[in-house]
Amino acid sequence: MKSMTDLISIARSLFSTGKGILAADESVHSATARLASYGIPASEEMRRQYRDLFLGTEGVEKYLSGVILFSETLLEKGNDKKPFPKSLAERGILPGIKVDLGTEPISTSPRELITQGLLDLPERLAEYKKQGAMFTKWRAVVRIDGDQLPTAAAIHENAKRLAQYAKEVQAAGLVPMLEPEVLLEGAHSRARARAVLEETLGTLFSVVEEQAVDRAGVILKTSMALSGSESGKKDTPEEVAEDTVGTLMQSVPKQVAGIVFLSGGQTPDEATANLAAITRKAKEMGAPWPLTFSYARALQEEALSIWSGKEENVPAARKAFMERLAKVSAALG
Ligand code: 5MM
Repeated sequence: MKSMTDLISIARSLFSTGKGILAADESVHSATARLASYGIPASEEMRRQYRDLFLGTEGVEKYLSGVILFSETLLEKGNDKKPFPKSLAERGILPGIKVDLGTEPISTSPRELITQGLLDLPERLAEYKKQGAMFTKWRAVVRIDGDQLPTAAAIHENAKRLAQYAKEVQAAGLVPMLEPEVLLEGAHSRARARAVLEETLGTLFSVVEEQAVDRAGVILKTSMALSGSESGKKDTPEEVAEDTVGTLMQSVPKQVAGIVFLSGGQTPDEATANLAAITRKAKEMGAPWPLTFSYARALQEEALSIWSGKEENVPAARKAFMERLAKVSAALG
C-alpha cells in the first residue's frame, strides 16, 4: 500500500520540467462523436487505433509525464501488442484513469449537470490499480448562463462529490486529479468566467478541507478564465493569464501538489499561447504550485484531421502531434 508521501511524490512527478499530460479519456460516447467530427466511422477497433495513433507515437516520453485513459483503453493493447498501460510505463509515462461515469441533469435544475460514479468506486479503483493505473481523474461540469447559472447548490453538490472521490482515491493508494470544468460555451464575459471560477474553486477547496482530504496529494485540473465562446470577444493571452493566475492565487491552497489546465475548446494555438502567458504570469506572481497542461482536443485536433482514420496517414498525423507537443512543452518556459 502506498503512503501519502509516495502519493505526493507520484503527483509531483507529473510536473517534471517541460512535460505534461495527454487527456485521452474520452468515453465511448465522446470518442464516437470526436471521430465522427473528422468523418471517421466509430467501432471498438477504430477507437483502439485512435488511441494507438497518440500512445504509440515514438518519442512522446520527451513531452508527456502522464496520460489519462478511459477504462476501455486500460484493457487494450497497442499495435506493438503490449497493453497500453504497460507500454506507457515502460517509457516512464504514468498511466491515469478517468473514474467518473459521466454526468446527468440535476432534477431541480435540469440545465445543470451532476457527475455520477461514487457508488461502486472502491471496487473499480481496486481493479484499475491492478490494471496499472497510478492516478485518477473525476470531471464535474459547471455551466454559465448570465447570472442564472451556475446555481450555488450545483457548485456545492459537485464539490462534495469531487471531495468524496478524492478521499476514496487516496484511501485506495492512488492520486486524485479534481476537474471542475467551467465551460467555455456561452455569451458571458471573462469577468463573469473569473467570478464563477473563483466560486467553484473556493467551494471545492472548502469542502475538500471539511472532508479532511490531504491537499498535498491532490492535483487540480482547471479551466482558464476566458470570455464565452458566443461572446464575440477574443481575449489576449495576457488578459487570460491575469485573470486565471489571479483566481488561482486567491482560491487554491498552496499545499496542492500542482495545477493542470484543460483546453476546453480553444484552438491548439490559443491553448498554447494562453499557457505560455499563464506560465510567465505565475512566475511573476510567485505562484506556489507547479503548472502544466492536461489537454485532449488542443493536442489531438491537428493529428486527427490529418489521420482521418487512414493507415497511410499515421506518420504525418504523428508528426503533427509531436510538433504540437513540442510547442506546448515550450510554453511551459
Ligand atoms: C474537458 O475535457 C477534458 C480535457 O479535454 P480538453 O482539453 O479537450 O478540454 C477531458 O479530459 C475530458 O474530461 C475527457 O475527454 C472525458 O470526457 P467525457 O465527455 O467523455 O466524459
